[in-house]
Parts: sequence; structure tokens; C-alpha cells
Amino acid sequence: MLEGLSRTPKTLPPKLLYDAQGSALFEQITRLPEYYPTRTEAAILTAHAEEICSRLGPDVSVSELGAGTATKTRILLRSLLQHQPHVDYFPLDVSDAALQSAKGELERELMAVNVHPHIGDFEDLTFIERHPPPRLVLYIGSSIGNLEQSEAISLLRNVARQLSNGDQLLLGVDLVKDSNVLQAAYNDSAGITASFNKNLLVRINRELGGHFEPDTFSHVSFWNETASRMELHLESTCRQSVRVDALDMTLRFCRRERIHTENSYKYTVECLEDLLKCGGFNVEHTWTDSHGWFAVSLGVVI
Ligand code: AVJ
Repeated sequence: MLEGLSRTPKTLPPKLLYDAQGSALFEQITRLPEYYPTRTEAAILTAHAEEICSRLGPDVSVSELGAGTATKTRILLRSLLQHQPHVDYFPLDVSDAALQSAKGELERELMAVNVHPHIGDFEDLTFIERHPPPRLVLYIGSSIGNLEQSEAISLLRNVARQLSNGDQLLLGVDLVKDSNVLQAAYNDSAGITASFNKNLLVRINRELGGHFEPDTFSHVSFWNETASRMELHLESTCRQSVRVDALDMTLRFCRRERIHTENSYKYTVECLEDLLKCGGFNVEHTWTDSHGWFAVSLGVVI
């Protein structure tokens, strides 16, 4: 927080959006009529779960980066249980609350899945290597879209480094599309995305003794065509100073000054497949939906 708020322009990493409240708000976003990514990816997984599972190694263990409540993952696990009697499932997420909900729901619905939650971000991925091979790593939900291209490549290389011959990665990314569809998805009419974004200020207030007045900031989102990304910002509606006690810091905002809170990069299928190759994987297959809005790729470690 200190590092990001000291920068010009002020920038905070999107993983900070996911405290318990932020994760709950994101769950609400996934159910919004305008937010197409979750339901589109779920439809791809449902339509192709059998084919995906038939391309996997025998008796895989499954790890997942940024699993959240693992709602979409259940589609795959259900299908995987047609191929193997048990699944060891290792979800990683920054939100303990989301992981607890994932574990509860999964163990209730799929008794042959053993859930081993792991709280953390993507800085330490050595937990993957400790799981029994053959391995399947899930990185679905397009959260790779939060990363700059160079960061995305290093993350994939880091994943590949934990894997052995034949281990696989299933990667879900959001695709470039009509900017009106994108704009609506990140600026929904019910204002849930705005609350999700502003929750970052509420979190700073609660956890760091911040004195933000969330109502003096507005949610700003737009499509940056040159960079191929949606951008989310919090924009100060007035000139103001905000004290953050635990950081011993007084933040100064000009009117209209922004905190950059998130990028959500959109790919083409070609860029997605290049990304996988650069990250150390051979592409086995890519599935998309009928609109070409979302893509899921299966890669095998080189
Ligand atoms: C969780 C990163 C995939 O980029 O669409 C949704 C987060 N932000 N609405 C996305 C998000 C605003 C989401 N990811």
C-alpha cells in the first residue's frame, strides 16, 4: 500500500481488492447480467469438460491459482471423477473466506475430492511441485489479465518450473471484443463494480487506520485500445488530503486525480497461444464460445 500510494500516478495491485468483503462483491459481479466472462467461461467448460478430461494424464492431482470459491472448477472436477476415483485438489487464493467456502461446497457435493486449501498470492508457487504428478494446474477465470505481458510470461515460466514432463496447464483468458460489451461489463448498472473498486478504500480505512471518504471518489473504467486492456481507477471528486495512520502518511489528491486499481488485459487467441509458448508450454487445444468472447487453452509443459 505504502509503495503504491507513494507512486505517481498512485497505483495499487489488484490482489488487494480481495479481502472477505471484496471477494463477496466479486462473487456478485460474476452473477451480473453485464458481466459475461464468468458465465461464458463456465459454458465453455461445461460444453468441453469431457474432451478436456480425456486429454489429461491418468489420475491427475489438480492445483488452482486464484481459486476463489471454485464455482467453475466444480464443472471440471465433476467430469474428472468419471475418469478417476479420487481427486486431490489444491486451491490457492489470497482470500481465506473464499477458500473456506470452496472447501465446504466441494466436500458437500463431491465427496471423492480431497480439498487442501493454501492461502497466499502467486509469489511462492513451490506448493505445486509438492503435489503428486501427473499434475494439472488450473489458471482459469482470466485473472492472468491483471498482469502486464512480461509479468504474465514470468508467472507461467514460474509455474512451468514447478512441473515435470507431461504435466498440464489449463488457462482461461478474456478475449478482445466490441468495446461496448467491455464497458458495460466493468460499469454495471447496479453499481456493484463501483462498490468492489471502492471497497479498497474501505479496506484501507479498516486495516490501516485510513480516513478515506469513499463517497468523494468515483469509479472510473474505460477500454484502453492501444494497451488492449480495461482500466479501473478511483477518481477523487475534489481536492483533498487523506490521512492513513498506520502508514504515517498524508495523501494529497488534486481534483480528478486517480488511483489506478486494476488492469484487465484482453487477448486474441493468437496472443494467448504465443503467451503459453513463451511461458514454457506447448498448446494442445484452445476452446472458445460461439461469440469468440472467451478462450480456454490446454498446454503441456515443454
Ligand atoms: C478477476 C481479474 C478476472 O478482470 O474481469 C471484475 C476482476 N474487476 N470486475 C476481471 C474484475 C472488475 C476480474 N478478474
